[in-house]
Amino acid sequence: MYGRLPIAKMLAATVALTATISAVMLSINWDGQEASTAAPKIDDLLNVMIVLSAFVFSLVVVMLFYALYKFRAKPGDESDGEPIHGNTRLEVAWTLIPTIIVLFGAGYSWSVLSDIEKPADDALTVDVFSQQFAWSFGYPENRGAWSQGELHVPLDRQVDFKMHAQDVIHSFWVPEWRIKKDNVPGITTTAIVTPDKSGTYQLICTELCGFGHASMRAKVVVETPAGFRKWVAGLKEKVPQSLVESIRRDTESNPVPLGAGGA
Ligand SMILES: [Cu+2]
Repeated sequence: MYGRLPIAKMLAATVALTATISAVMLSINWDGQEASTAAPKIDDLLNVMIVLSAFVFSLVVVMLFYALYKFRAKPGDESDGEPIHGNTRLEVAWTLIPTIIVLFGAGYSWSVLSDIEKPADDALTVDVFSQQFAWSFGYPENRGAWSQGELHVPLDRQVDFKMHAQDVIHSFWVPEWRIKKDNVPGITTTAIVTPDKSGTYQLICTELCGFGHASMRAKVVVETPAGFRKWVAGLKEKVPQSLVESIRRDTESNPVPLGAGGA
């Protein structure tokens, strides 16, 4: 036997390393300012996950370095290692602890997701059309008006973005909103956002979609409801027929609204 493990010391080292890593990681402002009602909730979730990940990483690193140091071969020692066959207590611990952490993460994420995707009665629907390498936007509640390369939405109102990819998979991401959603050819995907800070942001494609991917961006303007109405009323073009048809061709809507009986 190698004697008892210095559990208290290893735990102290794990806690110290977890605290150090967490302090560095949590001091970084990963996605800029928070500009939607979902943003603070997603940031809290991310921070909790960072601390939990730092804990798991620290635990593994501390045990690894302890084992490397304590059980290293002494100079001249050519003998085989001890034939060890498992350790029930250790195996129960390393199964139980990760299971608890993963279940907690799943439950917490589930509750945040159902909270930020709660449908509002006065939600505005905006169609998002993505193609190599440009974004355009349709406003079905406003005469089917069409805007290329520039998205405007009103402040403090839920927006249901319906995504329609025209060629390959693209991904809709406005960092300040914290929401990211894939646009998948053949199906309609939905992103629900309530912007709560007016300003100008950038919509970024985050799915490698070809040579022009890095430049596939659009301007996002969050403005007062009156400003939005004025802007959308001034749009001259209507959504082209080919794009309207692409919506009809989508075979599936994802996610299916709760209660709609979809599978
Ligand atoms: Cu892309």
